[in-house]
Parts: sequence; structure tokens; C-alpha cells
Amino acid sequence: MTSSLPDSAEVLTKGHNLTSLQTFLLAEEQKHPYATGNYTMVLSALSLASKFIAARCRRARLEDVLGSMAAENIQGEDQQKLDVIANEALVRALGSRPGVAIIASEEDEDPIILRQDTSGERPYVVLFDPLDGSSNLDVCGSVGTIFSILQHDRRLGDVEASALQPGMNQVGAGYVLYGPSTVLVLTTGSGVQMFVLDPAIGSFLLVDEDVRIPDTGKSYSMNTSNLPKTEEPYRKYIDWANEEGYTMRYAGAMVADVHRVLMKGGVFLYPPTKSSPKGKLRLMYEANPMAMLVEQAGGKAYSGMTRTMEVPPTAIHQRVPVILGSSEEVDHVLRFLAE
Ligand code: P6P
Repeated sequence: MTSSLPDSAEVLTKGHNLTSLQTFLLAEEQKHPYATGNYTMVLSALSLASKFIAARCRRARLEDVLGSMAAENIQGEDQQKLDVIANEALVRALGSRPGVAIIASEEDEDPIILRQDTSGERPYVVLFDPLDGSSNLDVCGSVGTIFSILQHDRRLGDVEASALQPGMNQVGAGYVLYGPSTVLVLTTGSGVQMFVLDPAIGSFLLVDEDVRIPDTGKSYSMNTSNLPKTEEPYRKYIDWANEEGYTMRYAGAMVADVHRVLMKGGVFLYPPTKSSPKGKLRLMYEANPMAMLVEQAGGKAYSGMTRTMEVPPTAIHQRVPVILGSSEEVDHVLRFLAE
């Protein structure tokens, strides 16, 4: 018997209203009588920038913007041409929105103050990794944008303090995965929503209004070439998982690896290594936003034995170990760390 695939009209309307990101954001805003509209404008800017980035990624080889800038970014990493293009798109999109006081990017040494006088408003701090895993572009691999949103807190005094709030203070977080399709996964603190960009109309369409991560998943996502260079408990966990018949999946781009874990269950790990003794991934614009998403979807996120969103920030580009995913799978790893 051949199963007939539903036509696109049926897929879009089957049991679902046709809801765009903009419709979703306006409906969310209406739930908050004192909303200024600034939050909606921040997410709208992130959506616009991500559509621009998606288009440039798809044409990267045609426009000869693959590869390196032959320069290093402030992390001492080989800066890709599209890193710069993506960063500029986000800075320009966010800079034009009145509700954004400060932005902090992986690509910039210090936070950028967009507006000093934000009295009377409820301005935001937006932190982001503009194009995470960008070296994958050269081989047509998936890459992504990761963002974290904090309420600007003038009581904290200087810019750095307002940008260095713990993950628990996030009022929003998300990522955009530039893969076979462009997927936006977002939390504003009430569960996790997933949207897919329909390039024919240039809109992100809602495809799942309550993303839940499976409680278990016999799969781990780790660069196992690091095993000889990491701590014993991680080696013991991987040995145990292999004996239990777990599979290993690793894309080398955090957004792609975390998205798989969110959809299928399992655990993503980036432990401390000899070359990155505090871990490789950044707390403020990689670990914290992913931790908020995973927890909002029913999973767990730890940095060593500390819940990631409770790690006290000390620097914008601070690095932490990451263990995140299905609650039971994270517990398996923590049991080895606790031994
Ligand atoms: P490794 C990409 O460079 C990145 O920052 C993350 O997206 C990814 O999870 C990690 O580094 C991959 O690091 O050492 O496995 O290449």
C-alpha cells in the first residue's frame, strides 16, 4: 500500500492554524497589559536578521563568502567571512530597535551600548553568537545563531554588570538552525515554540507550540577525540553508554547537536579538556540560552555539578562545561561526576 503524502496546503492547515512568528509575538504581547512592545521588537529584529543570514548562507559559495577572513576574532579563533556578515546583520537589525540598550556578541570584545537614556522604557540586553559552528559552512554543514535576552538593569550600575546576569534572569532565549530548512526555536519563559521559515513567503510559521524533549534517549553527542584529554568521570560515562548500546551523533555545531537532542532525546556534552580547562562553550550566549530552552522543554542543563543557569557570570566570554539534554540522560552523566 503506498502512503500518500499530504499536499502542502493540508500540512499547513491540518489541525493547525496558520500562525506566523509575528502573529505569535503579537498574541503573546496582548497577554501582558503593560507591555511596551519592546520585547516584540527585539524578537522581530532577531527574526529579520536570521532571514538575512539564512539567505547569505545559502548563497555563500556563489557569492564567494566562504572561508576565513585570514584574521582571528577576539576569541583567537579563525574568523569566517560569514561570521562578520552575520554579526553585522544582527547589530544593524537590533540597533534600529528602541527597546535594545546593550548588545554583546561573540565577535566583539566588549558589549556595545546602543542607548544610554532608556528611562521610562523596559529596555533589553541581547547577547548572541551570530554564526555558531561557521566552519561547517565550507562543507555545507549546518550552522546556527544563538541568542539570549535579559532585562537591562540600570540598578546594577555599569554596562558590563547589566550584561552579566545569571542565566536564571533570562527573559527569552532561542536559536536559529540554518540546515536543510531554517528553524527558529524560541522560549519566552512559557514553554518552547518551533517555527520553520517558508522561503516562498519569507515568514517563520509555527509548527510546534509546545516542544517537549523526550525524558530518555540512548544517544550521546560529544567530540570523543577529547576523551584522552578530559576528566576520568566523562571517560567512565562514555564507556558505560557504549556498553549500554548508545549511539553517538556529533555535527560539530552546537545548534545542530542540541536541536537533535531536543527533537530525539539524548545528551550533549562538552566537558573540560586540556586545551579548554573551563570548557569550550561560552556561558552567556551559548550555554545559558540552550539551558533555558532545554529546561523549558522538560530537560536538564548542567555545567559540571552546577545547574548551568545558576553559574555566576564573571566575564562576557566566560567558558563553561556543558551537559544538557533529556533529564534521565543528564542524570546518568551526573552520577559518574558525583562518584
Ligand atoms: P569541537 C563550534 O566551533 C563550537 O563553538 C560549537 O558550535 C560546537 O559545539 C563546538 O565548538 C565544537 O567544538 O572542539 O568539537 O570542534
